[in-house]
Amino acid sequence: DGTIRLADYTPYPFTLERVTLRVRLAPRATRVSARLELAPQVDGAALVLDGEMLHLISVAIDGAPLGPNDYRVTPTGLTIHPAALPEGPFSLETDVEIAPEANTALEGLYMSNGMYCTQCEAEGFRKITYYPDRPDVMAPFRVRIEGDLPVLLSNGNPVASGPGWAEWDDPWPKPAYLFALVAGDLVAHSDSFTTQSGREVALNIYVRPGDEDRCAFAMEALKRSMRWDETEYGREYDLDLFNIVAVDDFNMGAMENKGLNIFNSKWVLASPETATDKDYERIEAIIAHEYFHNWTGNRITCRDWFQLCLKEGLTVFRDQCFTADLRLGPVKRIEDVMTLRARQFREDQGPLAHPPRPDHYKEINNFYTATVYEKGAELVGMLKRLVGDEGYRKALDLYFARHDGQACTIEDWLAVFEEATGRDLAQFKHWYTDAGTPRVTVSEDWADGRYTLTFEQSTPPTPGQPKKPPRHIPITVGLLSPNGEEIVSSTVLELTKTRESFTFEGLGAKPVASILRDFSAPVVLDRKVSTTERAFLLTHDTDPFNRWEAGRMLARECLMARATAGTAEPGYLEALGPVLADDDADPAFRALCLSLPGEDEIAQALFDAGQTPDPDAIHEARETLAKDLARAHEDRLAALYDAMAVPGPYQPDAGPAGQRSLRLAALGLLSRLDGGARAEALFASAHNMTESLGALSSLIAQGRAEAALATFRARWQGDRLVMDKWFMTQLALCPPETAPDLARKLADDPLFDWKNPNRFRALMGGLAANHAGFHRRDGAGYRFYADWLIRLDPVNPQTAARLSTAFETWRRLDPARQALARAALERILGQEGLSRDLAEMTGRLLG
Ligand code: B3K
Ligand code: ZN
Repeated sequence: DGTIRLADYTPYPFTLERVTLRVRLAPRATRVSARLELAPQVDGAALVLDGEMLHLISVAIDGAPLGPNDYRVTPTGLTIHPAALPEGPFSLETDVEIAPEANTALEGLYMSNGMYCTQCEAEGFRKITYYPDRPDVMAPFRVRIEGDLPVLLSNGNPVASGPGWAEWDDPWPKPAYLFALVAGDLVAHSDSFTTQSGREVALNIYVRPGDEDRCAFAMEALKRSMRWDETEYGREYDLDLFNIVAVDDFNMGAMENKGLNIFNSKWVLASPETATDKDYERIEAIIAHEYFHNWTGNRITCRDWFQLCLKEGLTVFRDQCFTADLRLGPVKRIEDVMTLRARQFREDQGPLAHPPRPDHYKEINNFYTATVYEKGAELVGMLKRLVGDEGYRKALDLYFARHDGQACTIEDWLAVFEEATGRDLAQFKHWYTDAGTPRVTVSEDWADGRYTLTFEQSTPPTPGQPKKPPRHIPITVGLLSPNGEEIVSSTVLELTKTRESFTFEGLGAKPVASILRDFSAPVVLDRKVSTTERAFLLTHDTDPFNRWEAGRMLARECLMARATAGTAEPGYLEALGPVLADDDADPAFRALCLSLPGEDEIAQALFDAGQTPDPDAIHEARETLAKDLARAHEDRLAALYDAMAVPGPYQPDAGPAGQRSLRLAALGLLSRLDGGARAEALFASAHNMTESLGALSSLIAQGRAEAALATFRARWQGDRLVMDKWFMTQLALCPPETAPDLARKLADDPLFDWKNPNRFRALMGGLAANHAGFHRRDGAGYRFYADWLIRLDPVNPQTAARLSTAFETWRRLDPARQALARAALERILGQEGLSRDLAEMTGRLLG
């Protein structure tokens, strides 16, 4: 049935010594001539090459054209019979024709606004030429591009060029998924970087004319990334040139092609007027992420796609540490955990759950998930906690020394930790191979100066994995005295059994435990804690993560009670008082303490507690709690709103950004009391996108944004990136009962260019983010969404499949909603000619 299995892995029976490409560009008929220098490793093996949507013109071996009986062409590839192959090394020459202009899937070679660009990960290179398109086949590339365009780029170093042609040479053996080619009328924002060993690297960010004044921030972020990888990991850049290109039509965020990163323009271009503080922070992180891949991904790559988290988990972990170092570490950690819970926990708890290293798939593009990326990063963080900073550095040094130039596995990765530190990671490996989020319950015992914590762990079943062995879980714990002093500082307890106790001796009074500090493991901690104790931790915990978490849990319990007509404990509103008044606490931290858990999180929490979540009741509970919060602290919030105004010209740094985030959090709450007066004033006076969009968001949530939305549209209709925000924000934040109708109206807007992935994601993502709107009782949200997935699928299956995850929570709802969601999914699955991408996703969603 098209399932690909890890257990079936076999090495490629040929080595590939060298690749030479000649690409003659034309929108409807690009000619790709490829010469592959191959050497057989297994006697009598056929040469099997991948290839899709290629028109084969000729095929030759060592210069001699093959006859029709020497090979076979299928819709997925080209096979050369063993009898037609020499015994020793040989060269294969193929000529194919492709049509980049007709490529709407944005995988392989395609066109965006008149420029040519490529996306090859995971399996796009096979849409460019016949090739062993698998990551364990690595080779140096030489590329000649011919085309009547001013800028012609490929990987590596430039060799020679003339009018209408350019030649590139990439000396580092690489898998085909890292190949890139760009051609267009582009301008460069240039700079340079001197590496730690004194080599000069030319840096360019290529954009469309007119965008060059929005590249400065990304360039600075690139230089910071290059320096950080040298100081923190000892990794130096390895070519004379590093190029980044921004494109408007791109299926994901960015791509780490060797020496030629290609970015969604959303994650490069920034100016104070058009990008928010969050955008700046993301741009910095994504630039870093793609740059860091040069070592973790490119120099050391994956043996097969099952090992994807080897490069992605590690590289996400590296970019998270980079941001934590450059900005506010504790705030970054809280944000990362919020993302993990919102995306990965949700995935782990539904029909799409899979291990960070899956063992089967149908379409690999469906596995670029929060589990592979964000959970993958958590696993690296846990390893680091278990072996300590020094052990981690030793393990990584060994990894780079031993595996440079190789295509590796999770086993290779764990082995360097075991060898460098002497630890046994056999049990830890379950984190990679098993799906699901462990639940850890804790109980405490206090007698005669002895304080005992007893942990129990279990992991709920996931698709295909009914029973789970216990995991090796690092749990960081600290103990506070009743007057708030830290009496036992952070210690890592290692849980390895189903049930395990740890005792602290010689304590004068019963302590207050702070458990799972810094979110030391991606688990659900299930612990009965009184409101008083949570309030105590929210005020006194020395661990910023757990301080925030105490408030978060209070808010969550309060919302759960309100959404089920239970009795809410009154403590939450009061407990926030000291944090709001704590002017020593960072504004960004206080802003996070003010943000309520999202509706999706509450729905999941209710489901976990054995209830059927009602999206409308959850929305209502959250709205009323926000209003009560505003009332309870109105004076303080008003004072913060004024005090947090940032004077002077806009700076995207963490300091002023944190002040703005606290100011906007206060505004969101105050708008529930002042009828939107402050938000209207701010919207009228704002000079940067952060405040402008923040004010607009508050107005939308209050249903008072009609005029502001029109003003915003009139001002920004010529700017694609800003208009994406306009589509997204109004849908995500509008009153839920209006969301499906608004979505329909916006889909008719002439600016809804649905073939552009950013615009499509803005609209669909906006609707999906409106929890009660997407799940509207009458199923209108589901129907609208399904209609559009069906429409996009034949054009761009990858993006359609990715967005289908909006349905991943359908089984936790009431029977009526379930029936409507199921009908929508079955309608998708019933489409004739449905892509493998969307078919696999809907099949898994239906379970
Ligand atoms: N490696 C790419 C993602 C490719 C996605 C292919 N469907 C970006 C990144 O993780 O850096
Ligand atoms: Zn990545």
